[in-house]
Amino acid sequence: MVWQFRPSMALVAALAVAVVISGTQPQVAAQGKQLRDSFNTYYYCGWQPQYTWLEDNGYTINLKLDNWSGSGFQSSNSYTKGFISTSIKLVPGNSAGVVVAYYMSSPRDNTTTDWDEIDFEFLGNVTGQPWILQTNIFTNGTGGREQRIFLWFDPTADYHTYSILWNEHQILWYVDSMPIRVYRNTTITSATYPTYRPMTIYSSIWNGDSWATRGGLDKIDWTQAPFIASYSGFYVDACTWNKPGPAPSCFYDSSSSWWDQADKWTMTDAEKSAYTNITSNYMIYNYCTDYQRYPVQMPDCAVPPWE
Ligand SMILES: *[C@@H]1O[C@H](CO)[C@@H](O)[C@H](O)[C@H]1NC(C)=O
Ligand SMILES: *[C@@H]1O[C@H](CO)[C@@H](O)[C@H](O)[C@H]1NC(C)=O
Ligand SMILES: *[C@@H]1O[C@H](CO)[C@@H](O)[C@H](O)[C@H]1NC(C)=O
Ligand SMILES: *[C@@H]1O[C@H](CO)[C@@H](O)[C@H](O)[C@H]1NC(C)=O
Ligand SMILES: *[C@@H]1O[C@H](CO)[C@@H](O)[C@H](O)[C@H]1NC(C)=O
Ligand SMILES: CC(=O)N[C@H]1CO[C@H](CO)[C@@H](O)[C@@H]1O
Repeated sequence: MVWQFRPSMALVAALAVAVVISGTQPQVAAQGKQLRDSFNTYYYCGWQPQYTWLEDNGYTINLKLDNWSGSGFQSSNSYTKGFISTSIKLVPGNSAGVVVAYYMSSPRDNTTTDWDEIDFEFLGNVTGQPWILQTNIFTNGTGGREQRIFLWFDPTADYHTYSILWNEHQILWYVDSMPIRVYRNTTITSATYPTYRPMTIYSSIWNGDSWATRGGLDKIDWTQAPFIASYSGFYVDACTWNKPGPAPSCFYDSSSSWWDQADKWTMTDAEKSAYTNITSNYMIYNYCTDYQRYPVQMPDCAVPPWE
């Protein structure tokens, strides 16, 4: 892939717009709830638990990467539709080649061709250079829908909240309650909209230095190890469904869940403004405008972010 955007200009633009955006921040998507449950409420460490440790009475967890391994956690339950959220403080200093992922995925092994997945992926950088936030969505095994943005803050200086809202009408990726991306269920996308497949939530830190930073040019500097990502404030309010087969009634019944009410079927006006500013000022890559990669756009590219 060819990244033609000039980062220094993006940063200047980012700083200029940050003030404007923070002044009109929409309300937290979860109806003002405190998104701050303990780690064990939803999660356990499924990958190298000895490389993870809790702090703050179980409300904070740290994940470590070194030259031997990365580490990760996953939800005990699987979910269809709902709202998931966590706050993350990324690896400070030289994090080139480090990838931190926070995502939902339906079950998969090396033979699965038809899974669904909704991703946040944070790509580290050398000291002083910006992390990239990449998002993607796989539906029925087809991904390749990457978008990349620079953040309007330093994601290593403090915790920021990353959330996904998923209902029958739209999927929104939020950064600090501002939507940075939307994938809508319309007549164009109804066949490529995640359906009943329950998804498990995962997060991990790993070595992505073959591709993550400047396309793989900047490798991990292992003298800086261990690399540590910290998480705080866990929250999940979603249809729990742990079996294969048809989804539970809450999937079809939109009357009982706040994240499935009419006011969540499309962005609010404040969300639309934030979305417009973010996608016009911080986006550095969009699969929908990569004509080298996709001479013919994927069909979902024709869907407007709202009607
Ligand atoms: C990994 O790092 C440790 C500590 O810096 C070092 O002793 C060891 O040789 C390294 N191992 C490899 C395979 O690079
Ligand atoms: C797929 O995974 C199975 C079980 O882990 C393994 O035995 C098999 O070799 C793998 N196949 C491929 C093509 O990687
Ligand atoms: C999903 O993918 C599977 C396997 O690739 C295929 O058999 C099925 O028809 C696809 N379903 C839809 C709705 O495209
Ligand atoms: C997508 O929208 C259609 C039409 O409103 C609806 O029938 C369908 O259930 C929706 N799909 C999902 C997966 O929610
Ligand atoms: C890292 O910094 C370089 C130089 O500013 C930039 O081109 C790149 O987009 C940044 N992020 C990543 C993950 O490569
Ligand atoms: C939500 C938000 O930040 N909106 C701003 C987006 O940018 C335009 C033009 O710069 C402003 O007028 C909006 O207030």
